[in-house]
Amino acid sequence: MRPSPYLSWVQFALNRSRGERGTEKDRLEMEKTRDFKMLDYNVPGGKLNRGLSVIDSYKLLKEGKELTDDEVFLACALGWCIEWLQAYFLVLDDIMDSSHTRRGQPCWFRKPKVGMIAINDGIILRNHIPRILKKHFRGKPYYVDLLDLFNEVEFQTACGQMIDLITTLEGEKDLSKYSLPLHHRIVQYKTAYYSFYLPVACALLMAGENLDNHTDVKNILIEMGTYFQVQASDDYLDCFGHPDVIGKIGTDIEDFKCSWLVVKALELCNEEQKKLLYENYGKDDPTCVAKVKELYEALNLQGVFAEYESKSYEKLVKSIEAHASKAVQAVLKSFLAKIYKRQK
Ligand code: GPP
Ligand code: MG
Ligand code: MG
Ligand code: MG
Repeated sequence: MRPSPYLSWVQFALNRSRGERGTEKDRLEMEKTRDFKMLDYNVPGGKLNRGLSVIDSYKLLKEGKELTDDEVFLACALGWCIEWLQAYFLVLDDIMDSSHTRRGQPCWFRKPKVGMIAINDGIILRNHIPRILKKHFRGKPYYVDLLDLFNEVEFQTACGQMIDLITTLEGEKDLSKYSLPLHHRIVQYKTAYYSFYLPVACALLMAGENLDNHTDVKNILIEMGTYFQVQASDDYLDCFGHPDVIGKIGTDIEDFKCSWLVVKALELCNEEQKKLLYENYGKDDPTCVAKVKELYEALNLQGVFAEYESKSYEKLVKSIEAHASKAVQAVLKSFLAKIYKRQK
């Protein structure tokens, strides 16, 4: 993650495979293996927001008390588990979306000698998580809750992915099926649980909290996650973000995705523009994609988005400030600060 005091990627990977931090020789041996190369390609290259949020949230829940080395280590381990989970989702999502690049490099399945072996790599990435949890948390009173949390969140995300994928099939038949409530549901399940709720839930468990007492925190984080996905309108950056900055080439228009932009466009367009959208959306042809983007510009979706962004922000701040605990408020505000007006 970050340099000291956080646990570095290589230190952590070595610890995972050897049990101890290992010697320099162990490290060099490990770096030659295919397993390590696959992990090294897919796990550490993101912004690490999710992983770092576990540590930041835990610190805030401890209200300024100095963390012990052991606490820092455990929070890092949970942070890395979330990054592992994210890597597993992305390796498989990129196959399903026929994407080209991710984090500024070719998608893993596009690498020579990888191809569909990437599916098995995704499964291996996923299987590392309970192993890491077992290794470092087996004796903790919250071990079962952690396992349950990761399982539930994975299930919710896979459901989100399913709705995302089958909605696309419906949309191909009739674009007018796309609506804001449907978009909201897809985004809530495919992104918000694992990206927003999971890091904070991990920190709450480590701090000895019962998650059943924190459904309000969950609701705020899910709302935040939904806003975040709209912004990239992950959907928004997919279309208007620069590939050099976001590290991926957007494919939502080509893939016929139920993205916030197309839903808003359908809401705002006149009959002629609607016809243009029906004719050009979902085609893997740069001319058609350009026409859709021109329409988005003509409808001033960038402006509509800016307004949505500031409204969502105000609403989220209000819900956060209504929370009884100042420590929890601090956790939620620090999360919001990380994502507001993001460029990538
Ligand atoms: C990404 O959505 C979706 C996920 C990370 C969930 C994947 C779940 C699985 C069970 C595989 P996206 O396609 O909009 O993201 P991006 O634009 O980054 O490709
Ligand atoms: Mg994708
Ligand atoms: Mg996808
Ligand atoms: Mg996307």
